[in-house]
Amino acid sequence: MSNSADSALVAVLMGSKSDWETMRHTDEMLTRFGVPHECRVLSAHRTPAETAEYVAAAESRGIELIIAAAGGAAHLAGVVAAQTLLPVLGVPIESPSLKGLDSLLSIVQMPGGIPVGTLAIGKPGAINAALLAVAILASSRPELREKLRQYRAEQADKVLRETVP
Ligand code: RP5
Repeated sequence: MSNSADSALVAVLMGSKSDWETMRHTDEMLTRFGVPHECRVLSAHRTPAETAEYVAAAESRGIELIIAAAGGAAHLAGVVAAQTLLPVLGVPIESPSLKGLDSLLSIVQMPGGIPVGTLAIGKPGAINAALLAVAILASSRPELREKLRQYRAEQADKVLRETVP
């Protein structure tokens, strides 16, 4: 099971259901690597108490890493990072008004002391958040490291087989 709340190693949080179109790429990549994970909508602004409650329980539930995505005044990743010792990766959602630059700056400009590993805006960031989570988990899981090596090799093969007119 890749998306099992009971055994999840990675929590994929997003500020709104509207973020799913982007974050489904994180879900799909974690599933591809067979990483148990759970996806939840939790908002730093709309559900602050529930977000704090979730984060407080995460480590004792076996979660090892949290991915948090949000758009606009994107505080979710920082708020989560402030309340846990688990590594937190932030994905800036491409917002309609400022194309995600607002989200990026909100997530990346953390004050020194509370880090959020910030990925690219939108789909590339969502994919890379999963791949970075895999790389972090793989440091103590040889089978995951081997899957990551194979993924990179397949990606390189695909590029080398490309032809252009
Ligand atoms: C943020 O506000 C969410 O992460 C989302 O990207 C953005 C807009 O949310 P909705 O108004 O679409 O629910 O909290």
